[in-house]
Amino acid sequence: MAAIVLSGGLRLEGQVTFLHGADLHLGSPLSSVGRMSAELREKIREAGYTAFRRMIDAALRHKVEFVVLCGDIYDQTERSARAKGFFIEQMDRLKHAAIPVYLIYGNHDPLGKRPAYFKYPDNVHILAAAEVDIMEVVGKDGRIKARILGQSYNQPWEKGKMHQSYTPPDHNVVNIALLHTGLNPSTMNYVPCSAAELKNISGFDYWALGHIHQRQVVHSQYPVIAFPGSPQGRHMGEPGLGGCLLVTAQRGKAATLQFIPTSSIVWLARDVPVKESDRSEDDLIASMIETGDQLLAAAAAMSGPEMDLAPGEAIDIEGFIVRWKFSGRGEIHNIIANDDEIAPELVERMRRELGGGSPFLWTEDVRFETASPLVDLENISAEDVVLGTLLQTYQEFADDPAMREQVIKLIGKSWFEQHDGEDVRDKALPLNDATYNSLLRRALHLAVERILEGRAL
Ligand SMILES: [Mn+2]
Repeated sequence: MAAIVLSGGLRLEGQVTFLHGADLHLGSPLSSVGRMSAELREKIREAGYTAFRRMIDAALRHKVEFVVLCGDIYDQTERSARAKGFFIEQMDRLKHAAIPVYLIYGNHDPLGKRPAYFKYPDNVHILAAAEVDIMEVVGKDGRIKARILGQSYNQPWEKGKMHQSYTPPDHNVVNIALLHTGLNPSTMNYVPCSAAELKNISGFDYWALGHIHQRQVVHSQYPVIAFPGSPQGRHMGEPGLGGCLLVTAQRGKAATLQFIPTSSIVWLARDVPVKESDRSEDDLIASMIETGDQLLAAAAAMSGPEMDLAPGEAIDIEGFIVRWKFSGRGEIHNIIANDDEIAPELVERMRRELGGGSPFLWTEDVRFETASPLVDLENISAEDVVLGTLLQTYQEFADDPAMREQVIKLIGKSWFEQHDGEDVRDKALPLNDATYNSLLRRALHLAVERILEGRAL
């Protein structure tokens, strides 16, 4: 077999280059965020499809040898008509380039007992749900280039350790495992397992995972284990630039990963510190616009430093959807705390200011976590018995797990246990350290503020 020159360099004998994607959730729209123009609404509606089309464009551009998709191709078991049609269309494009696709279904699109309602082009290979399926990628010369092992979900949960049955028949070729898992040994619903368990299964050169919607290289040495994340975030719980991975794997060697960005819309949370000089909502708007302008200028640097872009790839963002949070101490806190209409007013004004540009910046929400300038915790005098005791109590709530348990019980149903990244509920508080600590801090600020106000009277 002759070596093929890629745009990024030489493809060596025995190496395979493929595209790894997961969690497309086709058919699931992005969350709606207020009254948008028809043009913006259209961009939002198309974003999930745009991202997948970009993924297939990249597969063709890089002339990959095959594509693997690791579950949650569709958002729902009852695949939407448009999602099905669109998926088949994209698969056809790969078929014309003689690129095969290997896929497993996940918890959102389990195979179940239903018959296949529709025919895929014959370059699409679905790994079975009944047991671990093994497929060989055969080159034009009839030689096996790689072997794919994996198992689809049969129902919306898989409590078994299916990966324990992943047994490659030999290691004469590159072996790739496809697995849809929460990668959490204590969460039972999505193939409970740990990275260490996967590493210890011998004979695999790459673990192609799906289920967690944020890109994550779980193990960067041999054997590399990675989640590509979703190609397009659908709400504030899926922030940042989504995409898929261009993987170059070789038998017995750590695979190299490069990132292919595909999101056209990016969800972001931005923290804006209030200034001592802030006196009105105009000052807050000015801070938001300044931060927003910086964000729009830096759009091209969005992929994060942790992974290189694949050669020739560029970031192409049509817009950002931003949740703002004001924090810190300042005079403005007293205005914010007494005016319920300030947040919706800021939202409306920001939408008017930056919502129509290209790229656009659409404000999802404005939240406040500010404190009065009175609250200067660092400089509480040692002689101040009341505030000293309050701080000590705060520390106990922060440090003592038993106290924490008490608080969680008290707040009861407002909390929920977040089992994995798929589980995002905007109206409830995820039970994690960040939420707990933030609530605790706000309670402390409020208490200190009231005490100091009382003293000033
Ligand atoms: Mn998913």
